[in-house]
Amino acid sequence: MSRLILVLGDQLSFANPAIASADPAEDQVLLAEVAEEAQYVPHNRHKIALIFSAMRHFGNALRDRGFQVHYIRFAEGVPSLQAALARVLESHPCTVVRVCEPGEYRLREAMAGWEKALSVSLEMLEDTRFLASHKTFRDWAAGRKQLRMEYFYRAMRQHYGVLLEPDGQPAGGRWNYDQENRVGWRGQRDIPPRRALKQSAVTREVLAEVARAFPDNPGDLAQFNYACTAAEARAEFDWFLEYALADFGRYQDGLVEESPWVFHGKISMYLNIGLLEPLELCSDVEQAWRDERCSLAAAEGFIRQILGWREYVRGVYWLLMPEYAEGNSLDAHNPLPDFFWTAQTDLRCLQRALRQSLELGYAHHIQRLMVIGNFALLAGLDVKAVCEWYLAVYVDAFEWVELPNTLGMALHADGGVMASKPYAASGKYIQRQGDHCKDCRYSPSRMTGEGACPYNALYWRFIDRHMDALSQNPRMSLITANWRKRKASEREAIVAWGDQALQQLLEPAT
Ligand code: DLZ
Repeated sequence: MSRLILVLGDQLSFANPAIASADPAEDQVLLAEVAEEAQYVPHNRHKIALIFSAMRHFGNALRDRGFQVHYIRFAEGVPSLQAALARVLESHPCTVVRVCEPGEYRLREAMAGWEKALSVSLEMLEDTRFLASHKTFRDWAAGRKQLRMEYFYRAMRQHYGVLLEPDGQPAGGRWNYDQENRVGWRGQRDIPPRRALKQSAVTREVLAEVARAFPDNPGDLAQFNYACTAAEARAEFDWFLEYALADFGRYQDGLVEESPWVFHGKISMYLNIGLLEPLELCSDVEQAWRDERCSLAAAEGFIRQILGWREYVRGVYWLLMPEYAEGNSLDAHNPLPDFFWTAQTDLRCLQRALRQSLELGYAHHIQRLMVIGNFALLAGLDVKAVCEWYLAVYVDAFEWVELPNTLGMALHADGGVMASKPYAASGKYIQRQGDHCKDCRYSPSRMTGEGACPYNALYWRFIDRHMDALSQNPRMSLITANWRKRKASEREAIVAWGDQALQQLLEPAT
C-alpha cells in the first residue's frame, strides 16, 4: 500500500524514521514550503533561507535515492502543511500519511485534526534522531523533586558509554569540567576566520526568493554563510574539530568584540534540522580527546551540550507542555523595547549581541543567556514576547529547544523547574567575561549616576523586587542578606536609579 510521507523542514535526514522505514518503490514523499510555517513568527531570513535551501537539496537527494518527491515551493502560495497534503492527495490518492513527530507542540496539535480533515490515516513516528526517547525522559523524571540537568547528563553518558573509563567511571575522574570552561576573553588567542561557503545554484535562488518574499524580516542575507546539505554541514564540523575545538572549552563563556563565532561549533542549526547526527558528533569529539587533539575539558564541555543539555531541554519541553509555555512566575510584563529589533542601544554588550542575532541569526549561549536574557530578566520583559523574539531571531530556534532555554533558563519564569536560581548578573560579570566594556560608554564599576552600567542598578533592583521569593532560595540567600545589610538610603538610591535607567531603556525610539 502506497503511503505519502511528509518531511518537515527540520527533519532533513535519511535517519528520519519516516524516511528510514519508507520504500522508494512504493512510497511518495512531500516537502512543502508553506506560509503557516514560514510566518508563525517573523523568522530571521537566514533561518528561512537555510531551511528552504536545505529542504530543496534534501528533496533532490531523495530523488537520487529513487523516491518520487512532491516539492511545493513558497511562491506557489500554499497556506499550510494540511493544504499541501490535500493538494498532493487529490492527484495522488493515498490512504496513509506518515510523518515523524514534529518538534513543536503547536504543530502536533494541528496534526491531530488531519485524519478527519484529509480522510487518511495518520501514522506519527517517534523522532528517533534524539538520544533520549520520551519514555526515557519521563522515567528519569518520575518521582524527582528537581529535574537537574547534571544527573540526567550523567545517566546519558553511562547509557551511551561516552567519556567513560573502562570501569564505568567518568573519564579523568570527574563528570564536569565547567570550572575550566569559564575563562573571560582578553584576546588570549588568534580566532581562526570561518570558511566562506560556496553557494549552490539552489541556495542562490532561495536567497533571492527569501529576500523578495520576506522584506521586513530580520537578517542580512548578504552575510549568508550556512551549510545547506549534510555534506557541507559535516565539512563545517570537521573544520571545527581541526581549528576551534581545542580552544572551545576554555573560551566558551567569553564575550568577544571581534568575532560572533569565536571558537563555537556553529552546528546547532544543522543538528536541529537533521543535517548532522548528535551521537556521531559526540564520538568524534571524544576521539579527538583520545587522540590528544583537545583537552578533556573541551571535549566534555562540547559533549555536555549535545548529549546532556540538548536532550534535557527537549525532555523538559515535552514533559511539561502545554502548561510550560504559560509560565511567568516572576510576573514579568514590560513590553519588548524597539531596540530588540534594531540593535540600537548604547549598551555595548547588548548592542553587539543583538546586532549579530538580527544580522546573522546567531549568538552564542552566553550572549543569549547572560547578555540578552539577563537584560530581559532584570528589566522584567514580558515572557511571551521574549520567547517569541528568541524563536524568531535565531537560525537554530525551534520551540522544543527555545522555550525551555528562554522561559526556564534565561527568564526563570518556570518557578525554578530548570534552574535552581535565576541567571541574574550585574555589569561586573559581563566585564569579567569579555572585552565589550572597554568600548562602552557605561562603566561597570559604577552603580548609579550618569555613565553607570545599567546592568548594575537593574541587578539590585531585581533582587529588591523579588526579595521574598529569592530569600527562600538557599543559592540566593547570601546575596539577599547582603542587600538587606545595606543602608536603607543606599538601597533606595540604587532602586530609584534602576527605575530611571529602565524607564529610559524601555522608552520607544522617536
Ligand atoms: C521553520 C520552518 C519554516 C520557516 N518553514 C517551513 C516550511 O515552509 N515547511 C516546513 O515543513 N517546515 C518549515 N519550518 C520548520 C517547521 O516550522 C518545523 O518543522 C516545526 O516548527 C516543528 O519543529
